[in-house]
Amino acid sequence: MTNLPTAEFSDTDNDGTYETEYKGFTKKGTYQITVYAKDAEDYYSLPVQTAVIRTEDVANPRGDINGNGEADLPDAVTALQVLAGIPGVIWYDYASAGSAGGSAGVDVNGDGKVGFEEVFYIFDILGK
Ligand SMILES: [Ca+2]
Ligand SMILES: [Ca+2]
Ligand SMILES: [Ca+2]
Repeated sequence: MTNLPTAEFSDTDNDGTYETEYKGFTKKGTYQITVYAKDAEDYYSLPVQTAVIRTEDVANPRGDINGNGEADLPDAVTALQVLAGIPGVIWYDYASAGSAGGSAGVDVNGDGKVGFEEVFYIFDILGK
């Protein structure tokens, strides 16, 4: 199970509470989460299990190429990789999913592919 999404916890404000943010829980269903700690010598703690339950689908924003719930720089990087012929991870629903708050799909120009349109679109929203 090495291809599961992961999120690193960090304590940026040094108050002893480690936090993370993960926006990939977009589909209706139950997400099993395993949390564990690793120390500086690579020793792992016993895992703690928890779950997030989504009762409704959440629409992904336009341009969310990797399907993590946000359209941002990693999506542009994926688009550039694809254009350069480097394998990039494209969300399996990218070409067909409808986007948040609109009749248009997540696919920026509706051609079912990742191309320059998505790169320009993402850089455009990142610049705002
Ligand atoms: Ca903290
Ligand atoms: Ca994304
Ligand atoms: Ca497209």
